[in-house]
Amino acid sequence: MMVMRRFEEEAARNYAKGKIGGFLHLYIGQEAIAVAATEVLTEGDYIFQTYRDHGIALARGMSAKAGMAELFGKDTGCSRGFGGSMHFFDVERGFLGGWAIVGGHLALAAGTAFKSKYAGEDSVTVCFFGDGSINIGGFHEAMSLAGLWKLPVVFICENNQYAMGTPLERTSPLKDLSIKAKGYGMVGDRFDGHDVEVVQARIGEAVDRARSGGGPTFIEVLTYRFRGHSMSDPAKYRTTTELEQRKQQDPITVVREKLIGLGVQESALDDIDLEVDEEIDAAVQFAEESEPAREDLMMSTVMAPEGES
Ligand SMILES: Cc1ncc(C[n+]2csc(CCOP(=O)(O)OP(=O)(O)O)c2C)c(N)n1
Ligand SMILES: [Mg+2]
Repeated sequence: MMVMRRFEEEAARNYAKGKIGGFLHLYIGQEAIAVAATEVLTEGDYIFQTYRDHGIALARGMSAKAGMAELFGKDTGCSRGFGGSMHFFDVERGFLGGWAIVGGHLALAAGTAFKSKYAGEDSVTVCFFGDGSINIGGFHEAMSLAGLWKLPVVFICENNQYAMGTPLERTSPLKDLSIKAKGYGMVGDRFDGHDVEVVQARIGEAVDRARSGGGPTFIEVLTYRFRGHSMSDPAKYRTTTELEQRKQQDPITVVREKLIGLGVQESALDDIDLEVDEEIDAAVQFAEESEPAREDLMMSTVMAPEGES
């Protein structure tokens, strides 16, 4: 969680300096979910995420260097500098993006889950998306198919209460989104996302169910983003009191206090912080010094060659 937090704080700083272009959506406040989910996944599993994708990529094992270089638009980045913040990708680790079209990637996740089942493999797909996805057509299509064919997929809605500046109560007639699971013939679950142990146990149940042939699960995790929707959002639609209240449940503070309560020395945790600082400083330096994305590769990697589709 500390790697994600420091990575994104440094990303924000470099965005302000003009070193990073395009959009930048930070995951700060939601880190426990990515850590918990990757703890219960194994090699060969697939992961999909929205444009708020740095955290899960790092949790899955992508190096901070490859991530930071991608943000800087460098050839050494995880998508060779062509994807930027919203399109991290790491095929080797089964991290299949980083998607910018709200709700669109749920269908892709149903696709990899179908492939696993069809080929008799025991891999599981985990698909993250925001509360803003739940009334999009792609959500309905993917959930229907997954429920019908009992696909090995876990849909995780990270309900951070807002879709850009719109609070959920203005777009959803339901408060408890997890009851939607029933309509798609799958198990539903709903819990708070600030305690990494709780999140790990609950996502773990859903992943085990999917892997053992028990079908898909729809999970709603209640969480909160501490920064604006993206770097250009001053977040005027919420009060400072609300934000400060939510910060009381910062997943990093929660786990720190828990560990200290269990007898872990504060100095040991401070050492981890220092190690992380060094890792992130090295990542920024690496990104700065790397060569920019190669124009000559643009047509062959981003665009399909003429005549092919
Ligand atoms: C189909 C589609 N419509 C609109 C947008 C513009 N848009 C980008 S992010 C966003 C809000 C999504 O909010 P949510 O799903 O709650 O995710 P969060 O940003 O909170 O993680 C919108 C409407 C988009 N990218 N795709
Ligand atoms: Mg949201």
